[in-house]
Amino acid sequence: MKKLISFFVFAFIIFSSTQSAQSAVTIIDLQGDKDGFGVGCPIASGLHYLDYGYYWADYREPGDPDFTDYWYEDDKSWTHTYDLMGLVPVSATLEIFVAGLADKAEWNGEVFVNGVSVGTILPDTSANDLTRILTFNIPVGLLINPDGVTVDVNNDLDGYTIDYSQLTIQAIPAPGALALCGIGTAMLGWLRKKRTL
Ligand SMILES: [Ca+2]
Ligand SMILES: [Ca+2]
Ligand SMILES: [Ca+2]
Repeated sequence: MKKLISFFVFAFIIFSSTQSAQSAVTIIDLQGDKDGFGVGCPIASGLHYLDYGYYWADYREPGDPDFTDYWYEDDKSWTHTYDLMGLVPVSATLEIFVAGLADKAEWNGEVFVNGVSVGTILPDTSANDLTRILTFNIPVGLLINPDGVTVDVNNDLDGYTIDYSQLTIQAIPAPGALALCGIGTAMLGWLRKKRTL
């Protein structure tokens, strides 16, 4: 009985330390490349996409998805895929680097993930080609892998461009897996300890 109690105390200590040491894992899916729309515009808000030049030039490279590095004026949709590796997502964010989007007072935009709105793009009238980093919190209940993202521009003449879209997920092991891991580790440690006695 004493041995059994000591095992469970040991298991509890190991389980607690396993839980406290367990930090979230970051899972990232990047669609497009971070090359400043193909023209080298730094990844920051408030800069101009082009000081001068030809907006409609095709800055896409081989391998670029067709929603990036090109000047569009219609809705765009793309897909994020990822491997949760059996982990449980606890938070997620979507970051999209855009230029020239929603730049007139009467224009706006909206971003949907799997058909659910995750945020409105408010108008910014300062310049047609001003860059903006759009960040949205994604409720983990919306994650279904593959996830469909749609940028809805509420004006067909609102020219804009997208550099990249990045989905970042924080995930942790399932509680059951943690418990099993803790008990398994405890059992191994207890058996080793018993052998050395
Ligand atoms: Ca590119
Ligand atoms: Ca525009
Ligand atoms: Ca790009």
